[in-house]
Amino acid sequence: MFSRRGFLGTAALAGASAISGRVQAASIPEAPTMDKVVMQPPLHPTSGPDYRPVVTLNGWSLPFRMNGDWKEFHLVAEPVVREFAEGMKVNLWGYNGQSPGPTIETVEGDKLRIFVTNRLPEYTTVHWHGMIIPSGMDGVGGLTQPHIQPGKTFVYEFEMKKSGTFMYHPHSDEMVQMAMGMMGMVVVHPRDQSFRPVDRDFVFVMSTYRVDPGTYLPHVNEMTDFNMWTWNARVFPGIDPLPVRLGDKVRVRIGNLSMTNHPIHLHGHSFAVTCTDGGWIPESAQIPETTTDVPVGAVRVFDVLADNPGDWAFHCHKSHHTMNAMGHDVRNLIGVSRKDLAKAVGKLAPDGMAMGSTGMAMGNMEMPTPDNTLPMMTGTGQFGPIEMGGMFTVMKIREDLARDDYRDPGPYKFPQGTVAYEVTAPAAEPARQKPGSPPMKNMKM
Ligand SMILES: [Cu+2]
Repeated sequence: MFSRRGFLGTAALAGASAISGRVQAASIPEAPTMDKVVMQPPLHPTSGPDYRPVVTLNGWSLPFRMNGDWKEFHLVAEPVVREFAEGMKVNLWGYNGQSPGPTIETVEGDKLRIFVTNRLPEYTTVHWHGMIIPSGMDGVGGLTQPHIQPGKTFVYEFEMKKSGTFMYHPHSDEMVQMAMGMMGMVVVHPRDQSFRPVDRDFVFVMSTYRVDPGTYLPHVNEMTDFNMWTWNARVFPGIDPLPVRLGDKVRVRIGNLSMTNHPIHLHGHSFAVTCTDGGWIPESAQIPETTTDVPVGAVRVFDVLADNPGDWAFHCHKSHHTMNAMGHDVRNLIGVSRKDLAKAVGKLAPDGMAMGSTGMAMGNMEMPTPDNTLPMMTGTGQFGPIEMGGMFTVMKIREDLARDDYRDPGPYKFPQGTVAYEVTAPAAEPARQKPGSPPMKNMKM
């Protein structure tokens, strides 16, 4: 999983010692890097205060080392290749081998020292979104610090004043760098382990890209017309499922660094939003929800009791956000006679294909796509095509999962007689009121 690279080259050392007199050059920690795009097992702390670690969908937590009473991390900003799902790879910028960067996990009251080495072709900074830290550590290039030039290493030092869920991203050529995927999550565990504990704790950040079919690079100037709607830079069916043991208390932490809001919906349960990037919500102020809107530049965390076994869809409720690229310009042909349409299209384009006169269900249709392009609607379940893409995955609630087992348990084995089924008996004529007839019995008018 982790591999280690020699980032301790003379250039990086000189950069660090030039910037912070408080840190000796020789003390820069190694920078672990990740070559996998699937969820890594929770990283239990081996030093410092204890906590129950999170797992990052299609991601990982950054290992740290203790140096006296400082917890030290090393982020490396660099170009990466990220697979959105099998069949599509995109050239992005990220941290330590992947985009988004690794999750930084720490504990309330910890003293953090985060080294940031810039391997990008332009300068950068890291802003710590939502954290209460000294102004000079806030990472706004030009305003609170000089930009970190390519090849240089800067150090951020602050104390984690409060627990919660936060984000990190550049505040330096921000539009380009965020459109290229530079972001990550920060989880600060409460020092008091009895404060709202959960059995499973998931985290991911939402980002969007416009990658034209057949290409490999996002349009960084795009404002509104995105076509790849991602959770941790993955789209369905590439997003990890959320395996959960029946009866587990589950926490899901969601950051949004895209350009629009995402109403996130979980089937089969009601949950409560318990935390934002501003802090914990008192129990008396929590309301039951099945969908929660995650605004731009915000974090929403919900807790849910997984008391309903099954395969539960978990997705953004904007239907275009559960689709992959292509197809948004297709005309609505519902109700159009397929025969007449085929004739008309045939005259204009002999190889043309008339499609979708009864809807756009594509389960039985194979369409050729350009290289490096995913189908618009895809995925197959045990009963047939799922026809989703983008921000969609499944919470899989099972009786027989072990603690800390986050492997995909496969499709749900539905107990006999619990699945919606076809009836073949003729439907009885329902009683309907005909226009002009006297009111039916029992009907108040
Ligand atoms: Cu959405």
